[in-house]
Amino acid sequence: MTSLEVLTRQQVSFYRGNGYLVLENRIPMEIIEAIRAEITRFADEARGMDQSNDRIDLEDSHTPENLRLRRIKLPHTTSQVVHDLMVSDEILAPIRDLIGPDLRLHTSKLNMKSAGYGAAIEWHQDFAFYPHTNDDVLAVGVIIDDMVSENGPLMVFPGSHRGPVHDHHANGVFIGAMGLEACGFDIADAVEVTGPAGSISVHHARIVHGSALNTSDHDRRRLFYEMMAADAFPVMGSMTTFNNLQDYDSRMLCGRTTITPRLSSVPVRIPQPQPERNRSIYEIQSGLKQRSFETHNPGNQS
Ligand SMILES: O=C(O)CCC(=O)C(=O)O
Repeated sequence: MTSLEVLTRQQVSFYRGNGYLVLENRIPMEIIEAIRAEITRFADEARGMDQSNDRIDLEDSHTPENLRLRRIKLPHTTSQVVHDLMVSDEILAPIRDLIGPDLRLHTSKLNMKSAGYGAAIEWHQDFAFYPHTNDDVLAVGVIIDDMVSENGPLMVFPGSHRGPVHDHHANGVFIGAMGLEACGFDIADAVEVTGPAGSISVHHARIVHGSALNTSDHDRRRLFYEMMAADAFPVMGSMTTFNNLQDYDSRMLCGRTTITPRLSSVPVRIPQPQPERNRSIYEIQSGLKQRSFETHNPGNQS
């Protein structure tokens, strides 16, 4: 039996059975404070912007006078503290315990979900966006603000990572969201993934998950590092983007790369054709006709 760096056997087995895990108070608060300061810096950059760009995604209700940040894209490329945390043992040690020593980054993002209006994310599976040759693929979420029932926490269907990859298409186009009832789920079975600031969550790329609008008066910011075993290679049509093998290998987080993908018997659907507007999950999911979550806070007139 291989030895574990930080997780207990129970935690590994919980993740395998349920498809998610929470590690409370894993990140020192001074790092969380430093990330909060970086968010203020990004917000300053967004002031005066009238549309989203490659680094900053704005809420639909944003105006240059009324700053509304929805997501900071690829923050590990523009923030040293976000980069340093990504390659630290705080993040990587538990993931090595779950999917092995060789890890590659897929992407990073900071979802803002601000108090009063932070956008919902409809039910989906990450694997529907980026199918790979095996499913040792997951997302680590760093909780920047206490995540509670009231501020739109991540919700998951435990065990759904062992089921099919569901239909995320409408009218023949990929829309990055699934009809919950049509796929046989009852929202009453969803579990909220909550925890104090400084905790991390891990969710499997095949788990069905989503999160509601934040109608509370508390921000719910969360940094995601999405990563995979280095021998999981994207299947043709995956939304994973890279220029060549050198570029792909530059995303190694630890361990060794390979040119021998591991092929597992995993369900796969190709996220093609893509919708015209596909710069973020929010744009892609706008093709969903019947939403599970409110898109605006009825109590918020602005
Ligand atoms: O921020 C969340 O609660 C969900 C994030 C998510 O599923 C995504 O960004 O793909």
